[in-house]
Amino acid sequence: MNSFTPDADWLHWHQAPSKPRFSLPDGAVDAHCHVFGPGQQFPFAKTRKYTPCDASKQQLWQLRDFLGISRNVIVQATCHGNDNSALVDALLSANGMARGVASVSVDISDSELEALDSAGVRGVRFNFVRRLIDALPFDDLTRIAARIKELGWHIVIYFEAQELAELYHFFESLPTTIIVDHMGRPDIAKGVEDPQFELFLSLLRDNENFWSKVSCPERLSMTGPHGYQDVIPFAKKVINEFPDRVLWGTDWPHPNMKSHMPDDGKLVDFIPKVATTVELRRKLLVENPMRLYFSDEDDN
Ligand code: 0GY
Repeated sequence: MNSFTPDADWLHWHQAPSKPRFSLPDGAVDAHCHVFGPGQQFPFAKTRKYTPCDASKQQLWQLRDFLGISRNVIVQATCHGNDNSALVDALLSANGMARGVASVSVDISDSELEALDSAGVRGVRFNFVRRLIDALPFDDLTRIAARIKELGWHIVIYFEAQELAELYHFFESLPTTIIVDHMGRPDIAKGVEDPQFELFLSLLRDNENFWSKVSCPERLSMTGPHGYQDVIPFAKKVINEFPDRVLWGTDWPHPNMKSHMPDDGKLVDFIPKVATTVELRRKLLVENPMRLYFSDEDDN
């Protein structure tokens, strides 16, 4: 039996989130969330850089129903390495209401990729955040990209703002739709005119296959949970300029948060501050994620 002890400074996800004041539109999609374990059933990877507390699929579905979300996109978390079993198990029990983004190695077989596809995986994540993972060489990523393109999948990229200049040309060489996690993790203290954030905006301006998640105010904010005010101009700018290429997600269970654990209800209440019209919210929460993840729903 595997037994895991979370890291000493691990913050448990919120046990009693508030009911959001903002009513999500019908069919809203949480396009960035994770499942962790449970560790006894789905052991965390030997290569992991953190050990979380469990966050099961049932607990994710409970949060979904409580917040008024309809569908989920579950992103493989680095603590599970390339073993996508917990993700697949969640997808297979979701009655078609969840899709997944997996982590894979370059030597994954065609039949393994096909099994992930059948379970509802629609993308892979390339992660460049050093505290989370040792990134694969560009050659391997290029080979993975060519293979998953054949399945009609996309690539989710996770990096921090200071890394973008170095990665920019590699990103532009990728052949699929690309989703940038958390607005490329801007340094909020530098303000919305900061050249690093401008570079991220250029990536989206110059490449129509690039999208952004406008998730994680709790991770980016310096001013903290009383409204995450300092993140608003960043998210607003991205949503207003690229309304057809943005996604929103809770990021539950909020891995590696150190300053505080967000109240998920308040994260829903953040949405109308940054997506300021009914039309923008419909695109962000329903139309865009449905187009990207669930357009094959009728075939299932
Ligand atoms: C996120 C952010 C983080 C972690 C992971 O896969 C992961 O371990 O994504 C982080 O620590 O910034 O998107 O959940």
